[in-house]
Amino acid sequence: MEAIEVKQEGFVGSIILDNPKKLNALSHDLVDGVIAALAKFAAGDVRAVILRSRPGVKVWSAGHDVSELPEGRRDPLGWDDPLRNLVRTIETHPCPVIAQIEGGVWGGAVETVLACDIVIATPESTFAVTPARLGVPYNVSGMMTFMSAGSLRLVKELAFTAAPMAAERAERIGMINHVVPADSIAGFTQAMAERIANNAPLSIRVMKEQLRVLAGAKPVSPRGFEKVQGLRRVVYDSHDYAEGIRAFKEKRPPQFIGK
Ligand code: LCV
Repeated sequence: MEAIEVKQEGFVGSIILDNPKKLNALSHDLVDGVIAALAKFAAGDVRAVILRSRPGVKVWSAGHDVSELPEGRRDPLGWDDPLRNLVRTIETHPCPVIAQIEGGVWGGAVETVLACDIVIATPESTFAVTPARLGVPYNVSGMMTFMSAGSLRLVKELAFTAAPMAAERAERIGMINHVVPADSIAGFTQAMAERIANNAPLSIRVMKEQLRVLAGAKPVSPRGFEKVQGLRRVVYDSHDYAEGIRAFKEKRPPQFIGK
């Protein structure tokens, strides 16, 4: 079951997240469906993609499917994790991907949205970066996705508080492109997608890849990378990581002890 709907109208493709039972959590199934849809669009003549939920949802996506996270002693966000594959697929997709947001965006879904090229959200939308809430050691390229969306101070506030940020503030600080009322967001997003699709696709494809390469060009020494990976291992081997996952599954507040 792929838990998505895929459509194409002219040169505009749409991927609609549709697993309300799990609040569009980024499960293997749902991510495989989105990646397959993007591959189909890339092989066809789609020149702009809209990634959205059903209209009127309270939760755009609840983020990584916590039931699919390891309970400890294994990197929860390794190279082949579905969320990592999804973010890389969006970033390297040959045409612009526009995120159309309604409702709450949580955890890895915030990174997924920020990996999109353009983000349009309703005023009621919120964005919550949640590793600290679960005790998860976020991964290096994921932190770079957040850093490319706002100032270091903003990323620290989002990451350390795990508090939802309102769309209006996210727009004001440049983290998202537009805030549009729920009753007109679909038309607004479709019009932008069509405007993009009427421009030169090869020129846009090159500019998207240039910006990805340039934005991702951060000097990280092998020693620096190894140090970060070592710190992350301490976290995913910790009591607090296992406690965060267990507490979520047992629907109780986590008792973090700092080790
Ligand atoms: C699996 C879920 C989820 C879910 N997975 O409805 O960024 S990192 O590092 O943290 C990364 C690892 C990551 O993305 O982790 C996940 C981060 N996501 C969150 O922290 C959001 C967790 N969800 C919530 O806080 C609430 O579900 C929200 C506020 C989104 C919605 O609350 P609401 O009261 O409307 P429920 O909490 O009752 O959830 C409905 C069902 O969806 C499941 C949840 O366990 C419940 O299942 P049952 O009906 O079986 O009880 N669910 C929600 N989120 N991420 N399953």
